[in-house]
Amino acid sequence: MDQPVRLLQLVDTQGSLQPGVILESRVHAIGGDGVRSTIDAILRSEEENMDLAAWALDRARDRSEVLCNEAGLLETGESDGYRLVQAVLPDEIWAVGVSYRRQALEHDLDIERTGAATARGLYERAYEAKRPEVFFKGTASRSSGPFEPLCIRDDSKQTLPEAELALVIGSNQQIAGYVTVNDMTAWDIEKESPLYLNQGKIYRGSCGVGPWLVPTSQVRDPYDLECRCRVRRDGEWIIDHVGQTAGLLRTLDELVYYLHRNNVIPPGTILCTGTSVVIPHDFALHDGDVVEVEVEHVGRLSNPIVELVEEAPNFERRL
Ligand code: DO4
Ligand code: MG
Repeated sequence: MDQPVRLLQLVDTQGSLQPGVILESRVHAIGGDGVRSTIDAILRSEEENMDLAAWALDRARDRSEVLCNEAGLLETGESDGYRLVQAVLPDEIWAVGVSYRRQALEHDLDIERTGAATARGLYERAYEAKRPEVFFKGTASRSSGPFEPLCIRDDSKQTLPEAELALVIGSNQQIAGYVTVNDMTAWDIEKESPLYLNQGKIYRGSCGVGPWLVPTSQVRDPYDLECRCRVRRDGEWIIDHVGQTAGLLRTLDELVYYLHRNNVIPPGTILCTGTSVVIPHDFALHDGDVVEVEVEHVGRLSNPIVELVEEAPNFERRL
């Protein structure tokens, strides 16, 4: 498939959000008339019973307003006075874990190797189970868009990136589109105990959200995409690994079903589908690294890594 239709969000010099679509290397406005964001665009296209890509292109032609050139947006995140922000600013971000066998095996091996306290075989059991692992990952305020910092907790010594295909869900459990995400993980905290999963996964700057929202109609086969994760340190690419969504155990519909099961999920929610890219478990991100995650046809996201610093008080146990 040629270049897919890509929806995005820019911030102008007054700080207001402008949804747009790329058409012939230029960003065209699709906002106005109650549409203030890409989530509004999803909802409006659903109301009008239209495919999101067709709706955005129609809207761009009707409005006929060019916001900026595409050139520069991917390199620096800026173009003609506009700044590129994450493609979707959701109320909630959720994630699915161990949806690829390689990641499950690698996690269990590392637990054996390092003698971590977590139950043995935990990840493989979750991979094999009927119920997928679905966990809360964060909110827009804990996520970062292109070129914004992603963070290492100040109490983690081993944080790893995870390059993932993510779904953007509309109002009726339909998958409206795809976005690339980086599900940052404080692996040392996660493996200390399953009870610490939230702390290993949810913190400031723990989720990178890609530059483009690609409507579902624009991706021929979501189970045939290459995912890539690279890390640059001191000017050199020191990590470069790929995975394939072909290895996804469950269907996307099953993941969406479990997310919604007995739950209240707001439209525009992002669901990360798990990492197919296995980063060596003796690696750790450092302050100053640059991480690039990419999902074929869906987009590339680049972020600098920043270590958070906080004054930690010395609490004494009461008992
Ligand atoms: O089980 C913990 C989370 C695993 C995960 O995030 C992934 O497999 O992508
Ligand atoms: Mg993950």
